[in-house]
Amino acid sequence: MTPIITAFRQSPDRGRGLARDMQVRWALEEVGQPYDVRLVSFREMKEPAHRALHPFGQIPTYEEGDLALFESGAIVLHIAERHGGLLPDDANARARAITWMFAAVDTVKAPIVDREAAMLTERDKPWYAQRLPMLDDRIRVRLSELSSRLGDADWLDDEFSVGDIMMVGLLRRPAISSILEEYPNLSAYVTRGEARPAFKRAFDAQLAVFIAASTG
Ligand SMILES: N[C@@H](CCC(=O)N[C@@H](CS)C(=O)NCC(=O)O)C(=O)O
Repeated sequence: MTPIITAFRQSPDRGRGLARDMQVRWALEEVGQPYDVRLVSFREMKEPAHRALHPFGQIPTYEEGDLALFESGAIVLHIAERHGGLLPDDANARARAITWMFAAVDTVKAPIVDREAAMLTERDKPWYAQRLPMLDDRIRVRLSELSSRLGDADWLDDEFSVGDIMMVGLLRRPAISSILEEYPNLSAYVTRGEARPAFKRAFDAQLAVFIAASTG
């Protein structure tokens, strides 16, 4: 059965692969699972039919027969559990890969989201200029810790896994692009992820949607 995912009909990131369907597409490409995409507008995302799939009215969602999922991390984990290649066979290594997924969507993401929120809602506030360096320093704490752990390894825990899909996806966010450059091994890690053929196929697929929407 071919799974169906949802993605933006017209992505605000202008095809840069920053929307969360990117991680889902990437996982599907890594395991060689074909998929269909249902494109939704911002209005459609908030309508009952979509909210039945996604309580928060967002993308991505994932449908496979009777199963409907939301949350990119949960979807990626489901794909990894259904197919080989994204989770190690060894039980302990598998648990560690899942741990890295949580690190990406929680511990490392939290200060990044704080900065993004400030950029979006506090730019005109008198405290913004003072607060921004503090938010950047909190990101630096996490990236520096992540950089120390990664060292000169290719991936977070030996083999490439779901943890790397979620972490590379997070580190690609524009809000941290200049801070990321301070950690050459993390920049190289992201580049390594983006160089994977499956990433490129996923990226091209979401870009094709944006180009079609812009020229159609
Ligand atoms: N934690 C969710 C976040 C989903 C999310 O933020 N989706 C964004 C696109 S990347 C969205 O649908 N934004 C539109 C909105 O919230 O109205 C996940 O990882 O799937």
